[in-house]
Amino acid sequence: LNPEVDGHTYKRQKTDDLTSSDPKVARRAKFEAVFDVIAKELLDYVKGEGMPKDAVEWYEKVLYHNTPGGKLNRGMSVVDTVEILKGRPLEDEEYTKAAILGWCVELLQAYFLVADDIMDQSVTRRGQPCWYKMPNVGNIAINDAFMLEAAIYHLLKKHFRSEKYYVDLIEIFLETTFQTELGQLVDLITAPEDSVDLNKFSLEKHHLIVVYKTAFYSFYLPVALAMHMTGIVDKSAYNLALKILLPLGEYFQVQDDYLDCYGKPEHIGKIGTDILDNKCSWNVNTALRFATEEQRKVLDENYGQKNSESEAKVKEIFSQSPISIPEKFEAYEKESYEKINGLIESVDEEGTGLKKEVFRSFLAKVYKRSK
Ligand code: DMA
Ligand code: MG
Ligand code: MG
Ligand code: MG
Repeated sequence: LNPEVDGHTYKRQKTDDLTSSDPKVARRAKFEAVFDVIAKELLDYVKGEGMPKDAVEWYEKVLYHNTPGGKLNRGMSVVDTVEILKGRPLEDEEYTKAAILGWCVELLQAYFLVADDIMDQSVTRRGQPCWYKMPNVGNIAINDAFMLEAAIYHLLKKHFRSEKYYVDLIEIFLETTFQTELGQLVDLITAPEDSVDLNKFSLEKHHLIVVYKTAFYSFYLPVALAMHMTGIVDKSAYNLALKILLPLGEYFQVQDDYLDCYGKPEHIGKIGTDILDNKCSWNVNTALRFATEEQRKVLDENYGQKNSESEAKVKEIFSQSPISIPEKFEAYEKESYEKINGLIESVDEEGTGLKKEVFRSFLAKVYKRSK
């Protein structure tokens, strides 16, 4: 991958990673190699439009700073799912197409994250400054986010226009984007900066937020794309996939909320802002459910206050009995794992053309994650 975008923005995967004896490393390197191809296509297009050199270089930085460098779970799940559904290793051309769809999911994620970090006033992401915090970027990041999104439709047209499922791809990207933006809207208006009112929070509200802001695009979208690619057309198969992947996505976002407070920045690559930002997170909703009157008072006075003393007081309450968020989280994690496994076991493989392994492999990627 491009080693020297801004001298620091992306750690190069060594080319010998492609032949690594660790299959996980080789698999990731193979997927990452496709990013260089699509980045070049996008940059060639921009050059072809006669854009000045500095604009081309800017877009290159935007692409490389924001798209690779994450866990790549979403993108690689498209490839994994196509392979599982086909029941055999992919031929080169099939692999590349599946990987391009995977990178389109990662571009969608990049678009959301650039905007999310501005809206959440975050500081770091994937162990680097958030894009809008980079020198000379600032509000230009807003347009950069739009250009990450635009890349998706450019690539879909270039690579899938002649497929009979082309319109399905466009529709699902557009619909998923709308769902995610609705989730972000509810997330943001449930967390006003100037009026903290913990009575507005509830686990039901949290459920709605996380399904919309995270589960559709992170879990349903990658699998649904692979289903379109492998020729699954039956609506009931997509509904079944939703039935499993939305709970899986909810579990993933609860982990994200938990890690916002309890994860190590070195592991999660970001510094949590949920308490400062007055977010309707799983932690605070769980705390509200178990808090004593005195603990509730401390939460009312300190949650969502933009200073680190208040944040520390809230963290202290989160860890105190009978709230004990880490314990409650451990129980939640076990319960969700069992529930999702139960859903997976009930999949009718014959009737739908789906395979349990699609869901098992996705669950295995996120179960007990620390990053
Ligand atoms: C993530 O919500 C949702 C989207 C659509 C990016 P978040 O703000 O909790 O994410 P993060 O913790 O990564 O900033
Ligand atoms: Mg955020
Ligand atoms: Mg957010
Ligand atoms: Mg978060």
